[in-house]
Amino acid sequence: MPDYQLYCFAQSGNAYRAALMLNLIGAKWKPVWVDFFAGGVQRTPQFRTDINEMGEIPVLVVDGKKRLTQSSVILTYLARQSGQYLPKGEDEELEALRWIVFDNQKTNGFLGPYRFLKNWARPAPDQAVFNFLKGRIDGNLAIVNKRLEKAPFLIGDRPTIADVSMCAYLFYPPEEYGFDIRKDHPAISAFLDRMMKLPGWAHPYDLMPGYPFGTNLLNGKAVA
Ligand SMILES: N[C@@H](CCC(=O)N[C@@H](CS)C(=O)NCC(=O)O)C(=O)O
Repeated sequence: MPDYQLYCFAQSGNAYRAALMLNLIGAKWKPVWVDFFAGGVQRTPQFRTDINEMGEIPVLVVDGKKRLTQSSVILTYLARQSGQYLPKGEDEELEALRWIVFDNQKTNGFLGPYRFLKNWARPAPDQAVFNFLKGRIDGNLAIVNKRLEKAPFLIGDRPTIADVSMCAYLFYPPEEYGFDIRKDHPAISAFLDRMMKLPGWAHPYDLMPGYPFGTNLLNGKAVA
């Protein structure tokens, strides 16, 4: 397997998708810490020229050469490379893609900004913004919950990249949201327990540098 570097930071559920996948497939990888909050590194012209023109994390570097961005693309690439968590055949591929798009836009696509606004945006936004996002979050998590009442994983009996993608923001602590995803959505909670049993699973704060907040630490050690 090639050597992988992942540009990431601990608070990013978008990056967690890629970090989790790398761990689940047993890849050799190193995190590169992005100073997202204080430094705003992802918004600098240099980052956009040299690392990712879209100004986003995660970025996966393969063997120091190939660069991939968008967690959905990274997951697809790693599944194809490793043969693991790979949807098989056209029907499964399309079904996985359907859930990944729904997740990116509607599930974690709302959870990520909600958590960012609640914990780090200053000045804090108007309550109406939270009300709007929370309404969307509740409705969309209910759709995922209903799906997971029918099967252990999103597209059936075995985990695929659709499930890895869905984990993005779901393991962060309830205090960071002010609501408890697991309590409100029992089938999602059971799904998260199943994901935690997969060999290589780890919590975002144990996998990516930047926790505690304001540091570049990973499990107590500084990461450049
Ligand atoms: N759809 C993208 C989303 C990536 C994304 O939004 N990443 C955030 C960090 S969690 C980011 O880099 N935002 C840029 C910014 O806020 O300047 C993916 O799944 O990779």
